[in-house]
Amino acid sequence: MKVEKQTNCHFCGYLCGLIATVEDGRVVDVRPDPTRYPYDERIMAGCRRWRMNLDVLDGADRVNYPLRRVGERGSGQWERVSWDAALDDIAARLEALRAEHGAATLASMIGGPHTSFWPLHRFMTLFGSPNNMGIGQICWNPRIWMDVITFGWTVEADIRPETGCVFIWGTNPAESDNSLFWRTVLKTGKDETTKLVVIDPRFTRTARAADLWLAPQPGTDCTLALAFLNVIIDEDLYDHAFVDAWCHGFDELAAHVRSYTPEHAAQVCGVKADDIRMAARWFACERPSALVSGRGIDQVGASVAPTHRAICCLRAITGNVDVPGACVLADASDFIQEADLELTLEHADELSSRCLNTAETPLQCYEGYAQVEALTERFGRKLPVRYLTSAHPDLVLRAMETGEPYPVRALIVEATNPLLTYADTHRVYKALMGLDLIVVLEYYLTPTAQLADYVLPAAGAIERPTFQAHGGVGNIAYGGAAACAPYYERRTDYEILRALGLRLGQRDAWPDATFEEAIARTLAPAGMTWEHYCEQGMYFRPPWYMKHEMTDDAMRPKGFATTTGKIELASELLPKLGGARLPQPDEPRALCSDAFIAEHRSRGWQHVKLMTGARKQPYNASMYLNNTAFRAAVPEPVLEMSRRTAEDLELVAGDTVQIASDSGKALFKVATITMADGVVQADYGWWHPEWPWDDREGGMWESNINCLTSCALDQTEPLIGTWSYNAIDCMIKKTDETLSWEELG
Ligand SMILES: Nc1nc2c(c(=O)[nH]1)N[C@H]1C(S)=C(S)[C@@H](COP(=O)(O)OP(=O)(O)OC[C@H]3O[C@@H](n4cnc5c(=O)[nH]c(N)nc54)[C@H](O)[C@@H]3O)O[C@H]1N2
Ligand SMILES: Nc1nc2c(c(=O)[nH]1)N[C@H]1C(S)=C(S)[C@@H](COP(=O)(O)OP(=O)(O)OC[C@H]3O[C@@H](n4cnc5c(=O)[nH]c(N)nc54)[C@H](O)[C@@H]3O)O[C@H]1N2
Ligand code: SF4
Ligand SMILES: [Mo]
Repeated sequence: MKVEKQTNCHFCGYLCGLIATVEDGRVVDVRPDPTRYPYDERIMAGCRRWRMNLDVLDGADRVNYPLRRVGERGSGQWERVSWDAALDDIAARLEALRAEHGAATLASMIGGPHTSFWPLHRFMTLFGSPNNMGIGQICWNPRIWMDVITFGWTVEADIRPETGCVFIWGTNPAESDNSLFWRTVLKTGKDETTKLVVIDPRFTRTARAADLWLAPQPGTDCTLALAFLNVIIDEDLYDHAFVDAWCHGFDELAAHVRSYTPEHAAQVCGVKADDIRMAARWFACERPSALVSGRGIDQVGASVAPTHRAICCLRAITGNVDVPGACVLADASDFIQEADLELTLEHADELSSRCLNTAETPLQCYEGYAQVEALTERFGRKLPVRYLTSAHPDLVLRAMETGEPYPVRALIVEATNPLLTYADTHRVYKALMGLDLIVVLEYYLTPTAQLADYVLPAAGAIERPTFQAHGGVGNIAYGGAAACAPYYERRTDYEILRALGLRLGQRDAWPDATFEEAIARTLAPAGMTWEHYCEQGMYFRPPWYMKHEMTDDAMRPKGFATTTGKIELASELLPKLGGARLPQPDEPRALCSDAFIAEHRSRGWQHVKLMTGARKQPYNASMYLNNTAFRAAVPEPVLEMSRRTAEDLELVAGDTVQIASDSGKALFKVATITMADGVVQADYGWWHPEWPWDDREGGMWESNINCLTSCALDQTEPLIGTWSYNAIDCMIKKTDETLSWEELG
């Protein structure tokens, strides 16, 4: 019998609504659901990925049963085992390792927003280990930290018809989002009355929609932002009433930015001074003005914090804070906050003392979290804990390599492929090869899964319920029900981690047998039932604006959840943690040492600036390279550069080049595009899912840009520990080698 079921695509964080046709428990068709968030028929016409749901649901290369390694680690030999056998053995080995080395000997790794990570974080907390790693320092986090320190909470752009100016800064939603937000940006571009400014070294499809494209050299955005502030203050375009009432430290900021003239920034950034003036005037005068930033700002190592701080100041002095059409400070959620789902705060003291970050990254640690929480809690807001206190991979890898300060011997990897996506692949590979226990929760036998002791089959999109709580910092969640029960012996990530938790004495902490029940419990305080949530596809309450002006019981305005109760242009908190009161640009980081550069130059290599990982449809990081239609459409990894840069390097489009840093090397095809000169951009995530593992380890060493990158602490931002995937460097040389991607024809 055929039935129709509402479910959700989960190939990106949008969770678009789908209707699945289900016959005898098997999904035979999916189509967009026009009744649910974030439906817009152009989205699902633009995004090619939802159509893959059936391929992924029953793909030939899916892991369907628990697998146990039988050969040497990394030998690619597996046997099928029962869930009980797998979980009993994993639990016993974790128990033994904990007894020998302490609970912190277990580390975990996560990736992009593929699943709900709070169950893993709850498991880690109750096991007693603080050492979770993941996207923390490089994706989303830096902005959250700086927003909260400046405004008392995070701000989200609020683009509406009345918005007069939009800055899209270091993000390319045309490729990375392809959803509601991108459609909004496109509309803004077409709207004569809204000025769209795109700030990106590459002339992206987003840039094509803009009224003004600024192409700064990578890593110079802080100087650019300070120059915007300089223009706005110098030309008296700031919002005097708002600054007087609600900003702290304006005079200091004004003095600070005086030397950051557009002419100075033009020199540093490679952008015309007049364009800087024009953009600044638009942002200040065409209010309300909205701003969205992305990876181009987040992944630039040392400059990440000051750049975000300067952007916060830009919003503040132009009065573009918590007003419709500019941005909105999220409300605390009515449903249970991620921090409370993790259960981490109750154990923060024990975790803190063992966490492999404290002292090295004074903001990104439990102490830093506590200082910020002390401010936000009076507004009922709590940041998710585990992302913002995540351990630093440099320190965790070192603990794996050397046993210092204590041995890290076990690892749980959930929904990430660190051999392709974490920095310094050679180092990650070596560290993982030396561990006693690796458990990977996956859909596929990725290169990372191939190094595991156990690969546990995760139930994926449409065979599990979904609940995405917007980064854990808003009063909005979306998702819905599964279309079918998991195929084969797959289980939801929640159920896997719970089952492991139950074996390790965590019974009281996991009252809900299924993820569905756990979501229902999460929603209960908001007064929404599971059924209603599935029907709506979301929980949402329209935000209030101007919350700082609302009065409390004593009729005082609420203000902002900062030390001074105002927006801190000059930060009172950051100096306590060793940071600066005012945003100061830092130098980009280098992957190539002087000796490496000199030695390679002597052999005809040249030194260039490097960006990596620009998002491209239809892939997602290292995923979907197993889709033959996608591979036919986008067959090989490219290194992008301007025509002029190619000429300077004596290259033409289609050449094969080798690029290298002290950490390693990779091969790419040259592609010429319109972009800033003197910079190259390398794709990321490339391997050969179709190759047997024993054939060159799935091709993971050939065009893997993370063979060149590094998370070394001395190269990172000092408060958060952000390392660089952009604004770095490499050596480059043409080669006669053939890329294996070409061999496929
Ligand atoms: N198709 C696809 N979509 C994805 C993903 C994917 O892998 N594939 N990944 C998802 C994830 S995990 C994330 S975090 C988001 C990221 O989403 P985005 O932040 O939108 O990432 P990109 O599309 O790479 O856009 C970043 C832009 O920053 C520019 N840039 C690089 N360095 C600098 C710099 O120093 N200054 C400035 N101003 N710009 C710079 C790059 O040229 C690039 O165009 O995308 C998500 N969506
Ligand atoms: N050089 C460079 N490196 C980067 C970046 C860059 O721009 N440049 N970007 C960084 C950023 S922002 C991010 S977020 C990361 C992304 O890094 P990752 O998240 O590691 O990237 P993916 O390749 O998407 O890996 C996701 C893996 O999870 C599996 N998976 C998908 N859904 C589920 C699920 O529901 N459950 C389980 N258990 N498994 C699932 C997939 O099969 C896939 O193998 O990469 C980072 N690394
Ligand atoms: S935008 Fe994301 S969730 Fe929506 S259909 Fe595309 S991949 Fe799926
Ligand atoms: Mo990300």
